[in-house]
Amino acid sequence: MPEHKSGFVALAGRPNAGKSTLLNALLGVKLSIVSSKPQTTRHRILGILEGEGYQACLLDTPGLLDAAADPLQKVLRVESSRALREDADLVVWLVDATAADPARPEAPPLRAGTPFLLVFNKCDLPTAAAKLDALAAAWSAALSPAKVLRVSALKKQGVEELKSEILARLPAGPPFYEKGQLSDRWERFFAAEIVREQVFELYHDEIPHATAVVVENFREKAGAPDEVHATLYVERDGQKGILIGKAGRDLRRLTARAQAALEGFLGRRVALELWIKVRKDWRKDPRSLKEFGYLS
Ligand SMILES: Nc1nc2c(ncn2[C@@H]2O[C@H](COP(=O)(O)OP(=O)(O)OP(=O)(O)O)[C@@H](O)[C@H]2O)c(=O)[nH]1
Ligand SMILES: [Mg+2]
Repeated sequence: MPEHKSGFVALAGRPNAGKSTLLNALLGVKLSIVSSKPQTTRHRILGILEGEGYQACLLDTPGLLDAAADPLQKVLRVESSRALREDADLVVWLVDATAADPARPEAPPLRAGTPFLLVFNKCDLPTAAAKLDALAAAWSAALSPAKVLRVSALKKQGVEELKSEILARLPAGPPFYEKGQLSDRWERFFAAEIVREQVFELYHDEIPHATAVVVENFREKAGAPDEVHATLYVERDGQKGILIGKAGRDLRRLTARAQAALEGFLGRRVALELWIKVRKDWRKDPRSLKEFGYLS
């Protein structure tokens, strides 16, 4: 019998490169939240891709920034860097081909010796297609990746080929997690993320980045929808007013959308209630960061 293969594969790159979209495309399941705004992902999110004889532990990571503007961003950088430097047997260095400059190749911040795949994303867009050959040639020469690939995570183009390249590079070893497990987090975590995704979808400017979601209560009920209560923390009174909207209209819309998304994820009915609280400047406060699950 061939040896079992297993390993950790970090998906890393700039904010908005499409890492979470790619994680979901590789898994064939919507596990990690996605938005058109940068800095959506705030945790290292494990998605387990497995089959006969292999288990690839894929890690979605917060987008890498050059400098951290506040303690939350600092925590996110540490989170990404740990995934890349400590956990990864292999790194997928994902680059938004529409935003990348052939003249400025960016190296992944890896531990020396970790192999990486250089993967250009958003290749479905014409602005990417126009410069892909030049990009691939210049970045490949400068960075010496194990392989260069072109994908569209959104349209699921090139994703099967990427999957084969990942599996071909997994080290031999026993599974790290019980077979059949998809992640190491619970429904409560994904419920909070699904609410946060809708905040990214429905609100603008600083609101999504100033919002943290904590699920206070998650109760399964026989013969009735699950009861899910979550608190949204914002940094100022004005932000609370914006989330709620005129006569509560915006909060009702947020609740309805998040409830529908959560029902889709869980495959069962949910009664969602959202509260909004102000925690002044929580992104700068280590105690709040800890309480909201960003710091261990
Ligand atoms: N056209 C196109 N858009 C894409 C593709 N992949 C991702 N996107 C879009 O790019 C945006 C960012 O996607 P995400 O998956 O949230 O990006 P991310 O790298 O996880 O972002 P952070 O979590 O903020 O670091 C979303 O609007 C996606 O729909 C792609 O292949 N083609
Ligand atoms: Mg993300």
